Amino acid sequence: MKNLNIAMIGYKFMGKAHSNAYLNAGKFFDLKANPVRKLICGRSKDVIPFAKKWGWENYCHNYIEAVRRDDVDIVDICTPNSSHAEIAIAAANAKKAILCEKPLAMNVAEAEDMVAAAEENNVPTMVCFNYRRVPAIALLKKMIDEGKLGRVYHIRAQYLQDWIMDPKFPRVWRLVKALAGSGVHGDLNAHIIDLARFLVGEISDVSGFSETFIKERPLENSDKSGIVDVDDATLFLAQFKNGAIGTFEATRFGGGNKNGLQLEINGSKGSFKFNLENMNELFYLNLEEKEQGFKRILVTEPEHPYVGNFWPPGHIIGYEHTFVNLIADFINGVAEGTPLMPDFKDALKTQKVLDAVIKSAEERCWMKTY
Ligand code: SOE
Repeated sequence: MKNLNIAMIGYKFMGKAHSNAYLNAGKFFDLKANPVRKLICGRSKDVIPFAKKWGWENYCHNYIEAVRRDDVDIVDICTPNSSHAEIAIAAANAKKAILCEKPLAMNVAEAEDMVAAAEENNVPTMVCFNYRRVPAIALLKKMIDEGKLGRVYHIRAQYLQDWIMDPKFPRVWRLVKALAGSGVHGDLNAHIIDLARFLVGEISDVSGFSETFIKERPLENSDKSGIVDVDDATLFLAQFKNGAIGTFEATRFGGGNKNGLQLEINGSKGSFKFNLENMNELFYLNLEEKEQGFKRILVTEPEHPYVGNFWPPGHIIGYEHTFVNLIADFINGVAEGTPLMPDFKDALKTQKVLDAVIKSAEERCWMKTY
């Protein structure tokens, strides 16, 4: 079996999730190539113990070295959003396959440059919208494709967290526009927009607004404070090209919700409900059945997507398995030259919705997304 040598740029939270996925994908999935943890890149010396702990063969401090090495086949971008474009374009020009963490870019202009570089160099790309590979979401997609929803009327999507409600929580990179592009909008609305596009269809028009509840925070490793120039909450309404309508809410002030990605979809034949905090369950209402009420599907059967690769029925899986599932699909797609979704071109459509909501909020009017 051939090797696919990976250079990963970034080694914090997503670096850990991706390293774990490279380590385990081959143990649970029939991979068509062997993912090799070749080179981990990080600006600080802390990358050295990370490389040792997670079994990366080498480390470096400059991504240009990583993307240019002949013994690197794949570049995996796990850095803050502000460096996604420069790294991806350098990797595409070096003819590397690319996996990039979400959101694709800081804005549509950067995302379009990334798509152009990938197409000019004909390199495979994928964006790590990992929740498409939650077994319950993959089953939901399958049931929608089988017509279980009928005509779609509504999607109600929320992504609620509460990790920055303490005013003393410092201004980390996700709260700095120059590094993140936006706050909770690009971080969490990105996920529910991607899922809405995946499950319901393309969004044509949006109307949104944002709020920053705490406008100044302590700076990290300093006794000074700084202005917060990103959103703490962004909500928007959406019209879909297929006539469905949607409400979207992303907040980091949803006290009590830790990672509460919640979906409800209503159609002419049925409804579905999902909550990431109970990620092994999917609730389904079949309007064509006499007995009313949502049925709880525990998504752990061997015939359900992905989950049969792990444990017997009822032995639930977790957040980290969504990355194992995604990396297995990514490695096999690169090895066999088969389509990878969502690729940069698909993720550009999500970026267009993100930017349209920001413009709508700024101008306090409805905006087209394309
Ligand atoms: C923080 O909001 C975060 O880590 C996001 O950046 C991830 O994309 C999400 O999956 C979990 O929460």
